[in-house]
Amino acid sequence: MATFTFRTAGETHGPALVTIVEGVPAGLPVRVEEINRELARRQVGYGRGERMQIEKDEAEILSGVRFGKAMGGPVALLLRNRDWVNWREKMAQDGDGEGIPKLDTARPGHADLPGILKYGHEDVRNVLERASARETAARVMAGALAKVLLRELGVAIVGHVLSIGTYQVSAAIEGNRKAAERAEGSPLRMADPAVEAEVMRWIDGLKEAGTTAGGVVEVIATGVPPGLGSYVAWDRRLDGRLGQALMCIPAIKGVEVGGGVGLAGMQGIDVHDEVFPGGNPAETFLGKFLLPFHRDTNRAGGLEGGMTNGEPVVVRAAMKPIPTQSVPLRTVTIDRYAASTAHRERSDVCAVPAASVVAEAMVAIVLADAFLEKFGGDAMRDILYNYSGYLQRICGE
Ligand code: EPS
Repeated sequence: MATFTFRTAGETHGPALVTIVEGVPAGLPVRVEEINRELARRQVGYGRGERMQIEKDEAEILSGVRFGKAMGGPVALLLRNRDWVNWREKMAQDGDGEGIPKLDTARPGHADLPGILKYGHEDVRNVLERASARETAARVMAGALAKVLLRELGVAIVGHVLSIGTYQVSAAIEGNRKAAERAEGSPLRMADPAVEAEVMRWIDGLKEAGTTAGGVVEVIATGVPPGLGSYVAWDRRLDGRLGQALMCIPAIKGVEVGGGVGLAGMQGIDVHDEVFPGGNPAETFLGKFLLPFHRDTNRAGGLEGGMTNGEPVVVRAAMKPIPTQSVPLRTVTIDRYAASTAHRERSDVCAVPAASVVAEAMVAIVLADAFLEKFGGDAMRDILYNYSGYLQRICGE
């Protein structure tokens, strides 16, 4: 059973999103401002649609926290949808829906068609309301708590955008946390301003043309010790757990760890990261412990045998272009499967920057879970004590 876990509830045009986070250790500092900062990072990005001008995501802490610290119980978080006032009738929880028009065409690429078949709905809205990527805001609230936990354990984590369409940031930025951090606050969360300017022009063109963009995001975590996850059972392998956490973000179609797919075409001699005696002072754990060995490359992305190996964890996720198009795609009606065109919903042209923040949150949640699994303790100080003891053993101090 997962140690640090969460569940979300809520529809995109319902009254609110809710997140319940379990496994938050007693004594973890929890401040609503930190959660709101993460929510704000997810909301911005060049190419987002009108909805983001309506919302200003702000969390409310409903339980589990007293005087700025977690008490050890579930932390419930609420995020109200400002747009709900415009949807009260269409999204009413009572009544029979009389007079409310039904959405009767399924948009290709969305959950619409398999969703109505699976749940037996006669209105596509019953699917899209929950399938909407709005739900990722609720994940980011859980991720904010995971990030605080990781920070207390000396881990720094950043999500940024490697490419949008065919435009890629300079290769020197890939896998480099310090370089990636320069993306913070930029219009597309890209750490390469020249490329970013070109992408912004391309996005303007796509908007004119009524279509959308995808891209690749990367998450880098440093200060992660060797030995999180395990090789002894399939479901304890951390690369598998990270893969699931990234793949389940809406619109993600591919995930890579380190050199990823590119490694398949190389010779083994050029792939594996050789190990040399002596620690790398740039890679410390809990800010002071140094491993007695180092590597000069990280093609493994910090994961060997389903475990972290002490190198930065580097994972990537590829997002397909958003399915909702202004130029409608061909599809069928959901009643008689007659030829039709997809209904036009308000949409973003590009949400890749937001996806990089969501990916960061999901990776933080998996790493927080793996930390608690290994150094478990109900209170922050027990976890820190257990973790320091382990570092003393493996770092030889
Ligand atoms: C989304 C459609 C748009 C996006 C939404 C995801 O919302 P709406 O239909 O209200 O215009 O803006 O993203 C968010 C609301 C968000 O917070 O990220 C979809 O269909 O997935």
